[in-house]
Amino acid sequence: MKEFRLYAITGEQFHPGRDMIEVMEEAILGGVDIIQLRDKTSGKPELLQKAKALRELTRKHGVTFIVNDHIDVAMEVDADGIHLGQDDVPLHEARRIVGDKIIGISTHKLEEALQAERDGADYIGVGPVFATKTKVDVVDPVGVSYVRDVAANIRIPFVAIGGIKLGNVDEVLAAGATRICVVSGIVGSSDVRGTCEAFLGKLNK
Ligand code: 3NM
Repeated sequence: MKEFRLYAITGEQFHPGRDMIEVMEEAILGGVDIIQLRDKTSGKPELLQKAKALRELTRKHGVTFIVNDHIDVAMEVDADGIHLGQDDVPLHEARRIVGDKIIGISTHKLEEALQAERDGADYIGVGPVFATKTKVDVVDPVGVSYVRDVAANIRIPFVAIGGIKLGNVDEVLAAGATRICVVSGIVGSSDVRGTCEAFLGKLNK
């Protein structure tokens, strides 16, 4: 997959009254490399409509587009990849369906990270580093020590995720992360573009 540093996930609950596409375009203008559609509440037709709109937007800007969970939606809109949790379809099954599209896997301990790497994941999520209200079924924060463990033991790209804000990202980078993934810290910001630029300033240091 293309090199990336800043990965933004949609979270419409964090910008009530603002259009999702407009918010994600601001994030793109701020420099994000990847956008993921993550939507646990919409029905299929609505999800598909959002995926189509994001596909169009990301294609226009040359940004990678990933769909969370819904492999069928990802295939239908020709997303660049999918992101799966530990309880979703097994990676080898997903691989059969998506071919050479990107597959990302959420991991919460080293054992899961090593397994995902062996199974052929293109990248893994590493978290939640800090406490987050974004993911409801989330495990307890794993802390920066998990980031350190992954940095020392995993060769595929990994993104640190969970509760990352401008105020604590330095700790995550100090632990060895070179890529971060953010929901509320980006889309819930009053200055989405400026926040992305500030994250990138730190990532590029
Ligand atoms: N996955 P925020 S934590 C979607 O640890 C997600 O796998 C996580 O949202 C994981 O940046 C998380 O608002 C939520 O804390 C991240």
